[in-house]
Amino acid sequence: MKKSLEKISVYQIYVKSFMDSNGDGIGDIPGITQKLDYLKDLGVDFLWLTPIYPSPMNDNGYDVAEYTSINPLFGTMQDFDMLLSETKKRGIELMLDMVFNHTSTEQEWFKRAINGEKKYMDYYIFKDRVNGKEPTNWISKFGGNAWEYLPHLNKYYLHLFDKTQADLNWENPELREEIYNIVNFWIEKGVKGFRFDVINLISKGEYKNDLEGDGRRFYTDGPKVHEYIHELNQRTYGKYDDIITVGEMSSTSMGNCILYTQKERAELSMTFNFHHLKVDYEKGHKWSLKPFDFEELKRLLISWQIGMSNAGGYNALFWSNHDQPRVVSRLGNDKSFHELSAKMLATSTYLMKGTPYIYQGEEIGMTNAYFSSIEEYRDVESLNYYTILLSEGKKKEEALEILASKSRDNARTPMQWDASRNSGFTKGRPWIDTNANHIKINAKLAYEDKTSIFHYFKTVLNLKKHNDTLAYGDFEEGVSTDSILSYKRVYKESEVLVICNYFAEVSEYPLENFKGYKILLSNYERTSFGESNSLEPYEALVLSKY
Ligand SMILES: [Ca+2]
Repeated sequence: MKKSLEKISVYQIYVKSFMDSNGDGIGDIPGITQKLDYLKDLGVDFLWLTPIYPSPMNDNGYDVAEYTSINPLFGTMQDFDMLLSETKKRGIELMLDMVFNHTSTEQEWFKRAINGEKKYMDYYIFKDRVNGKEPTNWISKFGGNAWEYLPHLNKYYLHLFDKTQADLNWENPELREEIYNIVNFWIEKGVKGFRFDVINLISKGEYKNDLEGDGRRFYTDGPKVHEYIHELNQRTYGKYDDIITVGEMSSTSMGNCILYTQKERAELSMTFNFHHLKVDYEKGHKWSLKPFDFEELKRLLISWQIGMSNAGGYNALFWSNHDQPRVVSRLGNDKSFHELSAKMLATSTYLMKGTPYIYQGEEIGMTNAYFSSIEEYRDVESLNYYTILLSEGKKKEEALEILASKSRDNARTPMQWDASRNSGFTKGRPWIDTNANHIKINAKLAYEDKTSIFHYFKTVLNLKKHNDTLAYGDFEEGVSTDSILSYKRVYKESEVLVICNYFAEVSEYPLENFKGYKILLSNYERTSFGESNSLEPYEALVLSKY
């Protein structure tokens, strides 16, 4: 049955850290099946699984070696079929992660390509040496030149990511056909959602030296990207009206996101962009410590809401994923206002226009890991930057402090199910340490406490599902201040007002202007705001008027 995009929510599962069913310390597919009642109770409609396919795991499964099989680390195809049928029994659907900008160099096509088979060489981007050097000066997203030389072929292949991730040649119709077959394979199984990894990088444009940057301007939102995504849509999911799609967009623009998501263009349902998650980067540099820029955050959230919606585009709403630190530690306050700030952040973004994406553990307010030694880290990027920070002259303690705030491992510690050893995630030894605060922050406690963050998330998702103003209403900017973000949703005769204090101080706000409104939701469990003209620390207030 078709569900309206504006009323659903998606829950992201980082499979490796969600639930381990067999005690090997690694989360797996049967583990997810065990936890479906919890997810059903939370009220989410789709489960997005990070890649579950066979992979050398050089980039956490985003280096796919086989597109239509299951990684034995995570289970079998029978396990997957069981998960699929158990989700459907509960009215939940699966969203799979599709990685089509590149394949692992372990992929059969690539192996045949480097054997010199012409057909498969054309699936990838092989180029000759230019003036004795790499074909272009483009820099890989993981550092170093983006071309790898193969002496036996006397050619380079392009890898915008790791050198074990070779970029695919979307110019080749035969390659595109292979991709459609893969997507259709999963559709035939009953998968109803797809998340496309860095899909705005598939059209490379011209292979020229970039004299101003790292090359991204040639391949980001490239010349044929809309044509390719439209064709993908028409040949696969576009034939069905109950499949939803989201594109992960790297360094994209609003103009392109509008084109990706306008219904009549038949490309994607919605897009992820990351501009609002760079507001705590010092001059665009991630590995530094800087308090978040609230004015910039507000400006970005509001301009994307208004800009996308005025042009008929559609946003995915999110704070977190497996590549981002925990939002309650990052934009909230995980020390003195843990529950209040986690609830405020959920209110603030998920009641905007768009589809909420909740990252595992966010619904119980999981925090950053606060690892105190480098041995606890697993993420390659974090380990690399630790070395770089030391080589730049930072002391060990300083480098560890930066990692504790920025590392992707902050989001990858095991899901905190209960207060037992290893947080109920595994009976064995987890692949990465459990956060010590699982004794206080865990799903079991959150479930039992009716005032918990978990139950508040349920209310937020439920409001979105049943309140047409919050689902379909137009977005209008409210009266914001230097500590408060406010917006309105307006639908027919009704109006909902969302007011959120992003800071730990009481903040003045002219609540008297809203005397006729009733309280729809309050993280302070307010039942009236009387004569008060201020908001408490991290207060979120949702008011409605008919
Ligand atoms: Ca396992």
